[in-house]
Amino acid sequence: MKYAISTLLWLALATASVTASTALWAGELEVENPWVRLMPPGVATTAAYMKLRNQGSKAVTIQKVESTDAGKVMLHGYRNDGDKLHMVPMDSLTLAPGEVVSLEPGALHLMLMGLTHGLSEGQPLTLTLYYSDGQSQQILAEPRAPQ
Ligand SMILES: [Cu+2]
Repeated sequence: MKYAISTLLWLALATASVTASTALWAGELEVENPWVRLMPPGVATTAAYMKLRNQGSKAVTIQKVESTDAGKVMLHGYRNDGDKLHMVPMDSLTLAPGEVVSLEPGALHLMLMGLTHGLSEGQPLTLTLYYSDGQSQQILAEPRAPQ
């Protein structure tokens, strides 16, 4: 019986340490104020914005973003061609240690295409960020009108 208890304790501790290290890692990329642009009913495309801060000592690369609320999520930047601004898809986004990157209207953003439902305030969308080291992080982005 003593053996069984200590085995259980060991399992509990092992599980706890795995959880803790995952949380620690996810904490290295701090996501502040994630939100999506509220769109009129029937519009199936929107954009998500947030502030990213790499708190860790290693570079962090976001390789892919998915959402259960949209068919496709793309990372978009802008390129200035003379007098016209073009949205350009980006393969990935890398933040150096300590780097802060703002995804905001008119700049870097996540494009959400094929929304599976209408957007309303108080019903956040789920976004999953996938990193180049195989880790991922889920965030909730609140629909709201741009200020
Ligand atoms: Cu876009």
